[in-house]
Amino acid sequence: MDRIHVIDSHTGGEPTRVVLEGGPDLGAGTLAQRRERFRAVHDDLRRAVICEPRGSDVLVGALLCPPVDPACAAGVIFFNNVGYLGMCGHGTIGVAVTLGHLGRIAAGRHLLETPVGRIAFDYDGRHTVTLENVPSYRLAANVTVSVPGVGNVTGDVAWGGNWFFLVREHGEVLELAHAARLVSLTQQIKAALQQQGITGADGAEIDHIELFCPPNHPRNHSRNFVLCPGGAYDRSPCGTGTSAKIACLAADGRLRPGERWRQESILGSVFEGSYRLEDAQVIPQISGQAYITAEATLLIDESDPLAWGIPP
Ligand code: PYC
Repeated sequence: MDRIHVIDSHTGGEPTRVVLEGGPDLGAGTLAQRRERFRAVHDDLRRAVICEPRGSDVLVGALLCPPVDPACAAGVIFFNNVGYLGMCGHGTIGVAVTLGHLGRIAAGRHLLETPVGRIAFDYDGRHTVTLENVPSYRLAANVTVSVPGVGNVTGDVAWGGNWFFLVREHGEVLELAHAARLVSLTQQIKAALQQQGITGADGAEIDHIELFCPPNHPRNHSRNFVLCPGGAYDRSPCGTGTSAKIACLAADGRLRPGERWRQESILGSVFEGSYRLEDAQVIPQISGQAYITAEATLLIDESDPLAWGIPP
């Protein structure tokens, strides 16, 4: 019987499962190299942790690894029901609160090593984390994709640690009651982008689709719905998606450095964002809250035909 010790949390409604012990031995190397080893040799473990019957399509996993840089509190590789993420904003907030819960970090500033770079974060010692994301940018503005059965959809292609297609004009109601319809529409947009060869930099797949509308709460600036790579929608406002949005606002001259942007999710949970400029690059800061929901040991019984998860 394999045993995997995990801690679960949620950030604005979006769950994170941190793997503390019992994960794969990925050896030495950069986090990007170790992520490739995880993908190539231990992908069954990703499925066992995240997919049903132990997990769900909504869950994001975070494997804690020894960092290369000793200045970092931990290294982390994020993964989901279909593969691996470059960065994950809600997951970083979940990891930080989990490290605090374990007594591994105190309130203050810390660093986390990820496959796409080092992330600095401030932890308040309780639930609130402000992370400084990787440099974010808009690759292309007002890109039109023809979506079969829907028509032309226009959006921006932007990087916030993952690749996003950000759509403002869609005629949809961004409410939880319409979630199934929104998932279907955004999946069609994602498929059309792929078919029409619209990608991120270096041909990277655009695997997150983000729809926007005015906020429900007047204190906020915008409401969003975000389709994640494995077909689930983000319950939180999406840290990397909010970063991509901030990069677009900055490119349009609609948000100045240091100015606040309150992004509301489909649930109404909020991330507060802003940015600073460094060498003309947009460095987003995203603030949110996470809460611990479980400490558990996952058991993998080799004789179980579904020991390694049900693929989505
Ligand atoms: O918060 O960056 C994020 C994220 C990505 C996928 C799910 N959440």
